[in-house]
Amino acid sequence: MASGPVVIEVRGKVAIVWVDNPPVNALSQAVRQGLSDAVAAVEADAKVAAALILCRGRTFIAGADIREFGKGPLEPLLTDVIARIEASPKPWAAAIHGTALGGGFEVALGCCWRVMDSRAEVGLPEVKLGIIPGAGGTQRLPRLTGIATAIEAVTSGRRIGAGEAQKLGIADAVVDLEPGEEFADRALAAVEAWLAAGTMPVPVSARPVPPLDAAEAEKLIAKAVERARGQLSPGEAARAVADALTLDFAAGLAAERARFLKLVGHPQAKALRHAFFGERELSKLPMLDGVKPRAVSTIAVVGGGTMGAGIAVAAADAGYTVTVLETDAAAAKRAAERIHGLYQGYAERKRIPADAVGVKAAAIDITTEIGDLGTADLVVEAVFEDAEVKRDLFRRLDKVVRPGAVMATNTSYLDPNRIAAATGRPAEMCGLHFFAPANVMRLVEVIETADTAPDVLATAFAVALKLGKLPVFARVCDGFIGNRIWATVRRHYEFLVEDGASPAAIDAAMTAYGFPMGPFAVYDLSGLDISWSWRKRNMADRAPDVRYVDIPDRLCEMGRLGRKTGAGWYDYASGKAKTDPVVEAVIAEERARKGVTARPVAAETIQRRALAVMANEGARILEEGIALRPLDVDMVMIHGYGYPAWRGGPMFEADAIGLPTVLGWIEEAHAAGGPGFEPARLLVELVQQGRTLADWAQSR
Ligand code: T1G
Repeated sequence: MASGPVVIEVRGKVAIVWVDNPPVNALSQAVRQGLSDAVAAVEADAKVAAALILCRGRTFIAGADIREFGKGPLEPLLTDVIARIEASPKPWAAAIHGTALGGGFEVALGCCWRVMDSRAEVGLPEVKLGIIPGAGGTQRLPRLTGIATAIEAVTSGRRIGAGEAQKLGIADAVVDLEPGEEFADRALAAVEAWLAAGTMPVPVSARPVPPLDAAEAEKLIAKAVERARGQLSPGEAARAVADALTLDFAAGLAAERARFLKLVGHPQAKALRHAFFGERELSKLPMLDGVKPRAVSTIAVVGGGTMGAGIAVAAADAGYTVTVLETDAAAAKRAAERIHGLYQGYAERKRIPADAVGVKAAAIDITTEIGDLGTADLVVEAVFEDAEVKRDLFRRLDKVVRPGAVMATNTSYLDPNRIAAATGRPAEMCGLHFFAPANVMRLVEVIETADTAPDVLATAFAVALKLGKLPVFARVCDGFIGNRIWATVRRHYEFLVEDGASPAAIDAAMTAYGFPMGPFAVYDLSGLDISWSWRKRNMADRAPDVRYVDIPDRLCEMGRLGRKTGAGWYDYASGKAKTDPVVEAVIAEERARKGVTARPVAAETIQRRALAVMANEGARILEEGIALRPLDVDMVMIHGYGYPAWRGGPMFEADAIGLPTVLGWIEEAHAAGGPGFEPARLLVELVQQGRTLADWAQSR
């Protein structure tokens, strides 16, 4: 076989089966066919005693080709290919570099031996796509690791590093490459040694399953179901693994297939595929096409508070030279402590060795001299959220920052156009809206101001990608994409409270919907004062007919600013969120003052109003050109606000439910909320035309 994505190269007694299907060696039909043909070729070649799968490019096989999903099964099926590899009289080995994921890992599990590069990882991440392993992963893995570990691996979808894989019995050998060494050579040597030893291991599928008490397995399944908050795949994956306790391999494989088929066409799997590809579409923008980003190697962060410290750590981790500017020595000391604390957290979670904390923290330079920022290629401002403070800072930065450097503000609610206008070079400015904690949260809104130059925007995207973030394009409006939707739906939640729902009932409804936290718990966590000061700033502009709930203002006036003050919508005296009679009394007083008779609100009503309000505000954001595509809105809500990924985000979900239905819900929300909650023109038009948001995005 000389062409196609699978090519055989015979070296001595070993046939190296090269897989070359860029970018990630996904198991397309051609790859499956190539592997299947390779089994026959190896068997037919009398000089060859064993086969070794190696992959070209950056990774071992990263799994099934997700783009083939939903197109119906194309022969040969992966399960059959793996069965052929496992049943071959000549032993097969897998040489894993990069990541062996999903079907890629399953291919490796069908081999006699697995040799891993010490930096490589394996995993069965199918649950993240709303499915379960579909080519024997749930049946072979427990035969190596035991049921409990296999359930943990398939329900989390996490990647297992080479060292751990070896301990778990997944990897038979791990090689640490010396500079100049080829992985292929080392892997080949390992196979030759195994051949020389003359013993062939029992195929994984023929090994016994380490026993586990049925009740214990049930507990693990129940835990997976609970953690999944409505997502089906983790529970199904756990059940599939547990099947191995009662079914033989063939029956277990059939049961796995049945569960796989049930999920692959399910709306949850479609939504998660949308989320997977959506993440990867974010930076594919027409305005970035062919635009070269400016070179960035040094990043200055202004302000070493929670946000600034997080940004600094994220930048240093990505390999940038980082300087943090603080106002005085005391603030600089606090910033240094914060940065140290973040690395300490890494060490506690075993992300870095404990003795690396000091070195990493010290690598971030902290200064109180603005002149030290003169050499920075990118300056990110993360100071107190006050327009005058920021404008004054940028006026000063303008004098010291070198020409050609990019400057960004991390404001969440202020107008970046006005901030940029404080400098003599607004074209070099953009917004970089990080989410806290900035070293953990992947979402970053990249804000194009009225003047941002194309290569400044491209630079912001390039840096964000290098930080491992998910950059989402947005233009300027109050709150950009995420906070604008959040502020709008939060107001609606407040209406529901005034109308009769308790904050706890709303939180329960939304966690049942799949959010990790309810909105009032989030409100308490981020602090009630941010939106309070916004409301005070905008008080004068408020129209008299706009529905206004005074409850949060009253809580703020009582000093209940959320968790940080020990109380907000809930009381935290016990360390846990508790419903507080004081809040109940405030709510009751406000209802009485407005003559509202409290009526209980059903969980479904809360959920559909929330979806409708989010989708409606998202549609406005689209029609105003603040966000470019529905997927940008979806990714912001999933990655910044806990919107369940298995629902695909509010725009995807609105399409899935049907826009006419959602429009009806928006009208209901409008009736309750009044001005500000009118149906978005875009949605009304799409319903009239019988089109979806996805159709609209395609036609632009
Ligand atoms: N199928 C098709 N395309 C894929 C793909 C896949 N499995 N994985 C990645 N791509 C595309 C991706 O869209 C992007 O395209 C490009 O490759 C580079 O990806 C039977 C049912 C391997 C860790 O879930 O986790 O096996 O945007 O930007 O950061 O049980 O890709 O350039 O056009 O992410 O270096 C299970 C998914 C499948 C792995 C590499 N496997 N992929 O990360 O690059 S289900 C997965 C990843 C399955 C079996 C079943 C990552 C990566 P474009 P990238 P990266």
